Amino acid sequence: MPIIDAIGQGGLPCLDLTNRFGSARIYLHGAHVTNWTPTGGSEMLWLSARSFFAAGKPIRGGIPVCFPWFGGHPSDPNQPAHGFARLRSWTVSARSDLADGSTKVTLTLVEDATSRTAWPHAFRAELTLTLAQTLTVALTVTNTDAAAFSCEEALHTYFAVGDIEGTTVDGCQGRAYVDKAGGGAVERRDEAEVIRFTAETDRFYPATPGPHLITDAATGRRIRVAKHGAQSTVVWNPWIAKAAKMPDYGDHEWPGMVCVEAANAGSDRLHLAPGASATCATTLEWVH
Ligand code: TA6
Repeated sequence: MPIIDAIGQGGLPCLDLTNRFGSARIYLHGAHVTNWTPTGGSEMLWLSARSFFAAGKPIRGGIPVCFPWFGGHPSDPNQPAHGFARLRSWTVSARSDLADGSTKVTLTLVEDATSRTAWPHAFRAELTLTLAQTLTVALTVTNTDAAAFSCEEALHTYFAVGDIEGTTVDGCQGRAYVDKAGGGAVERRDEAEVIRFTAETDRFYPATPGPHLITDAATGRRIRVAKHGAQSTVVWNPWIAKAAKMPDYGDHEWPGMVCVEAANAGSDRLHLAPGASATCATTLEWVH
């Protein structure tokens, strides 16, 4: 089935994948998956109506690729949040239709003089999207340098929900997390069976394997988020005040999304020897 080169929002090039399992769109800008609609279902990913689609700006929604750091730059406040990978144009390095009817594309990013100013290492990042009965997004990072390096990464998935106040996320019960809501960093332990949302929620769960089930009571929809090679889970909804502060996020959009992210950050950051690779993947399944 076709993989079509298209021109998306903001005139940015993208690939449109369509097969018997559904459809998906990935932009070369940031290797950013913005859409996934399984056959018989509706759009599963959230995208802000206010999102930028421009060089040097992150797309707000879909699956941002955060690399080589998560959150603020460790030492330079002038660097972009969540690394530079989502701001760069990636190269389409492979595309294939598989025998089972699924479709796979790979986009690649390697270091250059610009990336070295922010992060002085040689690397190859490969983002592979597989559209099958499930949607799998995998980020493989290879250390092509002569010295070891550490890095952070996240597949920062924004899911569409009917109403965040009726949405739950499971898979974190009993787990320690860092509560970052309100800009803090308070260590807590999640005793509840599921996460419920009643205010800004910004939780970093280290050493949490998942999977996680997102249950959206408003639509009756459930999405399972499985992780592979991703030790951390991040759960986020900005709620009212933080939504109002983001120019690329509509003031009234916060009830319609939740982030459940597959990551390796903080104490779970990667340490790669020269020539070593590691893959962080998230597999999304519409449970119906
Ligand atoms: O993943 C949660 C988080 O780190 C929040 O703290 C919030 O900053 C969110 O990411 C969005 O980050 P961004 O840089 O995309 O606005």
